[in-house]
Amino acid sequence: MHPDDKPWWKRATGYQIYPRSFNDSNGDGIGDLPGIIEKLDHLQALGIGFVWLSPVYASPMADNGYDIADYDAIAPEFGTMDDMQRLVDEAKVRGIRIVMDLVVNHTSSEHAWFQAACASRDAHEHEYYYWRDAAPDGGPPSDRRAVFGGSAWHWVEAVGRYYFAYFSSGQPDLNWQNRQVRRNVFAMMNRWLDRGIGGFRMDVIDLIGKDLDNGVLEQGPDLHPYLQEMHREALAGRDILTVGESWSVTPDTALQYCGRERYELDMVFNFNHVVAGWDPEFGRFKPKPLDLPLFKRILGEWQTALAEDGWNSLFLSNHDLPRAVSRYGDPDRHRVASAKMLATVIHLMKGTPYIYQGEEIGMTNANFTRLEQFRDVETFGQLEDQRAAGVSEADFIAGANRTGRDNARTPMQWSDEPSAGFTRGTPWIDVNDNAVHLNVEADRADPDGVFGHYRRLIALRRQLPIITEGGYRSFDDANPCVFGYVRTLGDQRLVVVGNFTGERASIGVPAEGWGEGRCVIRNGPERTTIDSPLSLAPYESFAVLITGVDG
Ligand code: ISL
Ligand code: CA
Repeated sequence: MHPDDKPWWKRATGYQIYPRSFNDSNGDGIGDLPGIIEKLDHLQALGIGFVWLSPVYASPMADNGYDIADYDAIAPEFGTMDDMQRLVDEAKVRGIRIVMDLVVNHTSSEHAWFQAACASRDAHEHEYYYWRDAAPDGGPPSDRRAVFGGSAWHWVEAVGRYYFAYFSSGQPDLNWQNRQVRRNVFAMMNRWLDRGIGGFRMDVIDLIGKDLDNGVLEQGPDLHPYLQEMHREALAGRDILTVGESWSVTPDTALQYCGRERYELDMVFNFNHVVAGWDPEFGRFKPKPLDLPLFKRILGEWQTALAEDGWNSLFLSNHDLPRAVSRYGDPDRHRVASAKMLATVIHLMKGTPYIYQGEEIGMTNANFTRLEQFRDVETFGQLEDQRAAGVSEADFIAGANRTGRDNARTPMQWSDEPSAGFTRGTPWIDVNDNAVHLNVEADRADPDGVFGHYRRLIALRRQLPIITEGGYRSFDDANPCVFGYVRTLGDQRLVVVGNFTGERASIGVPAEGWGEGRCVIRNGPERTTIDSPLSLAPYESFAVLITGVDG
């Protein structure tokens, strides 16, 4: 251990739990908090330092909890406030902190504030949301579309106005310009932090400073003043982790969120590498094949931008994205090798890595065949839009199977028992057929399993300061098949290489080369020297630590 190692999240690896799909303790088909507690030993064995827990608050579940009806209550299907406290305490015993999801760009339409806001224009809560009069023709005030399809404006007869909801109609946006909104949110955050949680992951936080009348939603003029106010009122002086989700942040604006003199957030989730793989017109539902040089360049730009200040978060998947091995690897012919290669390349960069549940065993996309199998509100919103654009149902299903959000939400595959050991009942969403052979029990029993590889990477991050502190330099950037970079710290070099293809491929190594070293992780043959050109087996990856390098 490094006693002077502050903050703790620089050496820790995170693990995201999507509670609905993690583990069901009572047979109702829905994952829950007692179910998570049952599996804490699995997470401890993996070695993670904290959990990012997707929302468990009271909610009508229009968007699986990203629509919160009461920030101070737990959804009954997930458990009770006592279960939540038990989770925090039981995790702490195992050295794991619980980071809660904070969804404050919007509430649920069933939140008491919104109910009051809809009842009368005179209610002070009316001002907590964005209301506009109808256009002269009675239609919505603008043609702004919602993320989940349809207009972003919704009529409420009782007050004779439209409200703004950027996601679904059940997720009205909070008006952060209202001081009482901010006070209420900060007070709520303090209550949660006082219960001993490890911090917050902040949902679509780049939207809270919006200037609706000028059509500015992301990174609006008030965003950073509000984050600084939040820091003063709720975060300052606490030993916690804060990570903001931002679909608009780029390397140019990153330090505005997480620069050390800013007093805002510790780090952000950026999606530059994700969006680069989408169709410019049809977005996520029409992904492009991976452009490795572009992918490398984007990740490298982030490494460089936050080399001296700020901090990166490192991830390939979450509950909104396809499974990493399906998107970037080969889930059929090279599932295990490609899952390990992707982990190696991501986890040995500078930043805090996040593992999405199931990634640690290389879980794959869903492969649904019928529309009735899908559950996601975004998928059904897209379906309407795409039907209108003439896309066939078969094409739509193919697209949703590649990039839809349900891919990440099929139940966690624990064993080869019925429903993958996730539930004794009927799961709320179908289990992937491959659970009979792809499950935690089987993978952990295999000395060459994916889990063991992740466990080694997580341990290495705690052991080697070069991973947390070292510089970053990529090589052979134009190589379309292989990712290679070197981390540097004092007289040490950590050379990391990964083949992103199912064929043999080679990479050019800088002329000065490196001497002999020690292989610290690999999914192929033992390697101690890095000769040029370096030839790799399909999806081979490894890292070699070299010491005593001068210059
Ligand atoms: O991928 C997306 C853009 O096409 C969206 O689905 C994206 O997930 C969304 O813009 C931001 O996500 C976050 O906020 C949403 C919630 O549905 C997501 O699960 C959450 O991660 C609204 O709260
Ligand atoms: Ca349950």
